[in-house]
Amino acid sequence: MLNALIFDVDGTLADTERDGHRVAFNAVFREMGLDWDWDVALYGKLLAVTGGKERIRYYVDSFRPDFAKPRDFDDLVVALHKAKTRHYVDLLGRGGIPLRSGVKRLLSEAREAGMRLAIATTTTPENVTALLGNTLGGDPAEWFEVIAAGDIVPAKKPAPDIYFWALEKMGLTATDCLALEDSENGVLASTGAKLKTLVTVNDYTLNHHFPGVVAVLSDLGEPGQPFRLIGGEAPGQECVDLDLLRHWHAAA
Ligand code: XBP
Ligand code: MG
Repeated sequence: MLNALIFDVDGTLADTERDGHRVAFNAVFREMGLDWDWDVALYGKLLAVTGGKERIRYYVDSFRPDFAKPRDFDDLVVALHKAKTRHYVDLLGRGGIPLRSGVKRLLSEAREAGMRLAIATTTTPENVTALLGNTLGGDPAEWFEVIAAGDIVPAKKPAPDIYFWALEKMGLTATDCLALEDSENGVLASTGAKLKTLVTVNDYTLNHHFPGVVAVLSDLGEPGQPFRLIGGEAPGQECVDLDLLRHWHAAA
């Protein structure tokens, strides 16, 4: 029985990476006088590592052997990331990033049907509150009973920890739920926690591989603006609704 939907955030609820997080990172690097510039292509490579602090460390270690790490490098990373989060929250506040096609429609249908809703994301909690506040309006807790985000777990995606944390908080087992994700790291995390998973891709994840998911779509679709089916099956449907999710959950 499908009792709950667990949503990833970045790339799934909204296309936040290229024009959101990436822009905020670059703004901070400029502010701090660093000659670091993450263009669209380089950022796509850096997305292999989840978590903004971890991504900064990965960039320095793998792409900037010339950068002489100061003794307090870890403090610098934390400071850079805090400042980046401020920039990102401001950017969201300016209405920068809308929800993806079909997201608000599906969330509203699910909430009206009494389907339990949760978030499982690598991003910082303030980012989730800002995105949801600026798109759905009101308090995110009116929509999601659990928001599992960022550093609350020791290991970020692709580790399954964030999904286990959300399941535990909701008192649910994986078989009660279906996860919605956008990336290889996200699918490794959700399927690692034994959750059936639906994927909606974006420009950064179009060529990722998604073993073991129920279907891969271009997006959740809207009436008259059908999704494109990339993998799996979707009997004669043009947009993802609760019936289709229940069909996939039962069939998988
Ligand atoms: C995506 C991530 C995050 C964001 C940046 O998370 O990996 O790190 O890229 O946000 P998900 P922070 O797809 O799980 O939502 O800088 O706050 O980490
Ligand atoms: Mg994601």
